[in-house]
Amino acid sequence: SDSAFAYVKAQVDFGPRVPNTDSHRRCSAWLSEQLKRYCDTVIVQSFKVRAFDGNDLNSKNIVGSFNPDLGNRILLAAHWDTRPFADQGDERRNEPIDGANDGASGVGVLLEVARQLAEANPNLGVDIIFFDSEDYGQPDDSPLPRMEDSYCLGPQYRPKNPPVPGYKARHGILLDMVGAQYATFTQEGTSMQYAPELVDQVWRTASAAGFGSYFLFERTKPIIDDHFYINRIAGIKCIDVIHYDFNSGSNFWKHWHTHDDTIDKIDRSTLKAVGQTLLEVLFREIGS
Ligand code: AHN
Ligand code: ZN
Repeated sequence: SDSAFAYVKAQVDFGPRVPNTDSHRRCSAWLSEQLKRYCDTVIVQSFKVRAFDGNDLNSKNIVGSFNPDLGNRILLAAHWDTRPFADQGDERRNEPIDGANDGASGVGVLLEVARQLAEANPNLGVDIIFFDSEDYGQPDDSPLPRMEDSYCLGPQYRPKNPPVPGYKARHGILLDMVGAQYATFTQEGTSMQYAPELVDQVWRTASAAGFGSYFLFERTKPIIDDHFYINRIAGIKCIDVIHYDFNSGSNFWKHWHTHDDTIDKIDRSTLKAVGQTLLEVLFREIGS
């Protein structure tokens, strides 16, 4: 948990990781460097995507792979960019956010998973994808013409432009906002539509490991997140572990897309619950 936390903090310390900024460029180099310490291969997919406001975002999907020659593969994903606005907050709405939870937390957990996999070296194919330009979606109050699918631009780009044609994985797990204290992860509708068995497997593994207070056996409404496009475009069964809040207006984590998404909200115990659950799921995949 300390190591995962350090990976989260290191990202936040770069400043907001908004595409076309220096913090974003410097953090991308750091992420590749970290993955290279642990993975067998690291491949960076650089691309440009047009955002809802007409900006061309210089983007990088960063992929670290273990045992790239094995056919039996699991995909793990999180987005590493951060939102350029705080449109869900009351102040400084046009300034970029730290994205300690929305962005850095999922990547931090996956870097720690990579570190653990490098030590254990299991006979399993694992691809860790850090998606870019996920969080540049059009604000609800934007006066510009409505752009469809304005979020998740990196996750949409990749399966439409696969570096390895015909890439398949048995299934995928996406992490999104997995660092807040007392986080609750519900069985989200899109995940349940496409991959109910995997949801069940992950949630049962979490419960057995003592993390039942985080992983709730409660079904909630479908959301559009990176996993939606991985299911729809890539045809890979993928679930989302995402903080659902029964009491917030958005039903996302209460500080979602505000300037309160800062490092002090990150709790090591939550990072541990998610990381350890993932590792247990992965180790049970071996030979099955
Ligand atoms: C939408 O807001 C449409 N989807 C959530 C994707 C997201 C943004 N996850 C974190 N930030
Ligand atoms: Zn976001």
